[in-house]
Parts: sequence; C-alpha cells; structure tokens
Amino acid sequence: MSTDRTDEHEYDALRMRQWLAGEADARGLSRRHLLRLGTAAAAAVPLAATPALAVAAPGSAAPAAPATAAEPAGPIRKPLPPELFFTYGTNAETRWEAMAGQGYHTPVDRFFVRNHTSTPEIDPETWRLRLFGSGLRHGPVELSLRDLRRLPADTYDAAIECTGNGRSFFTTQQGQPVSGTAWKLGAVGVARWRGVRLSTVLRRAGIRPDAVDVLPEGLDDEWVSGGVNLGRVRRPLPVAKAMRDVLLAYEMNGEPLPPDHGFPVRVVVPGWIGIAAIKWLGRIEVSTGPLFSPWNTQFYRLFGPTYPADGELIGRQVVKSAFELPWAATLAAGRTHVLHGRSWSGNGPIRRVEVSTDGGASWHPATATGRRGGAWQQWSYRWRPAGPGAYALRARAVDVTGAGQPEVTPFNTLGYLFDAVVAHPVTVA
Ligand SMILES: Nc1nc2c(c(=O)[nH]1)N[C@H]1C(S)=C(S)[C@@H](COP(=O)(O)O)O[C@H]1N2
Ligand SMILES: [Mo]
Repeated sequence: MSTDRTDEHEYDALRMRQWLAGEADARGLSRRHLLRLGTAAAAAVPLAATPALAVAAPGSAAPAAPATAAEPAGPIRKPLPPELFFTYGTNAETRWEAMAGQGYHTPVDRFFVRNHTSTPEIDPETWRLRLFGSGLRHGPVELSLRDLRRLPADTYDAAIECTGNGRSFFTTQQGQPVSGTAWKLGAVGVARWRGVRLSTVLRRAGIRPDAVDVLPEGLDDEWVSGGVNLGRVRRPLPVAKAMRDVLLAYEMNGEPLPPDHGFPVRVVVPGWIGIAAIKWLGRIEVSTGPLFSPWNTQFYRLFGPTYPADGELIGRQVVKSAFELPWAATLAAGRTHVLHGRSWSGNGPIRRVEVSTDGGASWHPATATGRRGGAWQQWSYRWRPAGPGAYALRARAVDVTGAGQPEVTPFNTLGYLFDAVVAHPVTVA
C-alpha cells in the first residue's frame, strides 16, 4: 500500500513538472490562466462568504455529448428529509444518526450527494460511452449500456467520500478559515457496486501499452467557477490505477444506479477521493501523453504554508471516525449507553479504534462489530457517564498501514483531507 502512495506522488510530481513546462495539452485553457486560477483558489476565504455552488453556463459551446441532459427539476432528485440530511445548495450530507441501526452499506435513501451542478436526466437507450484518444490502437470505440452489461461483471464494496468531508472542523476546531462546502463528517458512504472493470473495457477498446493517462468525463452541465467555464467534470487517472481496481458501475446496492449517483454508469475508484468517481460517465480519453483538468491542477490539490507553491496532488483518502449520533446529542443520565460508530481509510482496512470521553486524557479500545477488513469498520463502545453535564466524545482509528488520526490536521486553503480527531459534543441530562 505504501508503495502505491509513493507511486502516486511520483506520478504527480512528474505531471506537474510537465504541465509547468508547457508540454501538456491543458485542454483549451492557457497555462497562465490556470496558474492565475490556482493562485486565486489558494487564497483562503471564510466558509460563510463562499457560495457552495456555481451556476451552470447556459448555451455553452461544448462538443455534442452522446446523450442529452434535459432540464432537471432541482439539483438533487431524491427526497432529502431533514432527519436524514443536511443540505447545502447542490449538495446533501448524510446525518450520522441516520446510520444508527443500519447495516454495513449506506442505503441509497441516506447516501450523501455531491453535485457540481444538477443531476442530469439521461436516456439509457441512447446513452453511449465513447472511448477515444492517442492511447487507443484502433481509434474511438462506443459502447451502449447493453454492450457494457454483456461484459463480465464484478461486484465491490467501496466507500465514496468527498475530499472535503470534515472541512468545517478546520474552522470550528482549528480556527482556520477555508473555502468550500462546510461538511461535518457525513460526506461519505459505502455501497455495493456492480459493473465492469475499467481494465476490461480498456483492453477490449485496444489500449496501447504506452498509454499513460485516462480521463473520465461526466455528462452533467459544464461547471462555471469564478465566472470561468471549466467544462465538464473530469479528472485524469494514471493508467496503473485505471487498470488495477477501477469499476464502471451500473448498480448500487443491488439496484440500477440511482439518478443522483450517476445513472446509468459511474466510475468507482476504491480508496481514492470522491472527485475521481465520475458520475453520469459519457467519455473516457485514453492518452499516450499526460492529461490535465482543473480538477487536478486547480482543485483537489493541497495549497498552504506546509505545501509546495504549486500544491500537492491528492489521490487517496485519509483515516476518519464518526459516532452514529446527532451532532450535539442528548443522552440520558444514570445509565450505560452503547455508542456506535464507524471508521475508514483510503489506505485499506482499519486495524483498531479507540474512544475517549474525557477530553482525550484517556483512550479505551472500541469493540469491532460486523464485517472485518472492508471499506469501513463498524464498532461499539459502552459508556456510563459519570453524571449530568457537557461532554465531548472522541474516536480515533489506525489503519492497516499504521496511519492514524492526529490531534490537528495541517492547514490547507481548500479544506481537504481533514483527518484529525473530531470532538463530538453531547449533553448528558
Ligand atoms: N459528473 C460528475 N461526477 C462527479 C461529481 C459531479 O459533480 N459530476 N462530483 C464528484 C464528487 S466531488 C464527489 S465527492 C462524488 C460524490 O458522489 P455521490 O454524489 O454519489 O455521493 O461524485 C463525484 N463525481
Ligand atoms: Mo467531492
């Protein structure tokens, strides 16, 4: 696992040098323009001053997509009852208390949604996946949904987690203003995904041995940020990851993929940040040269005092833990409570979890429950509060690589990868 991480850093360092040297095709945006945007993104603004969403460009001059996206009724299609979700513009966060009593998988009715614009309406009959680019031996290839379903299928349990999950704690716990949606810990879910391995599709499409990058792109509206149209949501993946364990999923928890989660087909990239998991997949460029998009040059990089001037690319998720309790829960005094929670990491399975109820002075092992070694670990902890009053519950986990959760996450301006221990307030009354 640690060698993967090294590879990803080397990959990024190389790509960034190539990009800065102007070798790469910057997808119609000049390098100077991207650098300016990168600088703007690196300037921290308070959460409240940052709109959580941007408006889609009307009548954009994009190349015609193989399927059409009709005008949607709202940014998210499924019901968002307030007992299951916090909502922020085009996004909806799972309330952790809504996971109490649930099984291993996050049911679709409470799975978080992160949309840059709106859930598009896509006709599965006319939908096509188009593969193209210099990395294909015999030219472009198109697949229908029926074609895809005829290929050998695979099923995985995998988490999808927004890179900004936990972002609000940079501000509320560490006093640091960051920009972006002020998620607590509910921008994560685990589902059972069924589909076709990307490696199967790439091999059948005739991927060349010297291909280096693939760029999946969504069919949702182009994204406009700071008055600039950045085009369709897309982020390159190194071929090594694309060939290893990436899935093109058409089912989620045993049902056809729901509209909000990428119907008819989405990418699932185990262990990696949510932006890699492109929904409403329409095209995949396969290239023998490096590929770039604003989602790996301007966003989804760590900018800040402890990072290089051009930022550090993000691939894998970090370690996090959450209690299945309301934020600021009230618990009855004078009895023992069984606290439930989950811990997860992009590096692989969780090895141990500890809980503190005394401000972090003492830590005690939690008991692993349910399945071991999966996309997250469920756990429980018996707690009898000493008496009425205000408490902060803390949980911290260590994963299979030995990575744990620090007291403080080093600041980055866009508020990504918050992995510090979260103090969860409760009142015992
Ligand atoms: N086409 C497209 N794919 C996308 C996005 C998007 O807005 N458009 N959002 C990304 C981000 S930032 C995240 S965190 C995940 C969220 O997946 P979910 O909405 O199914 O939970 O989808 C990713 N894939
Ligand atoms: Mo995200």
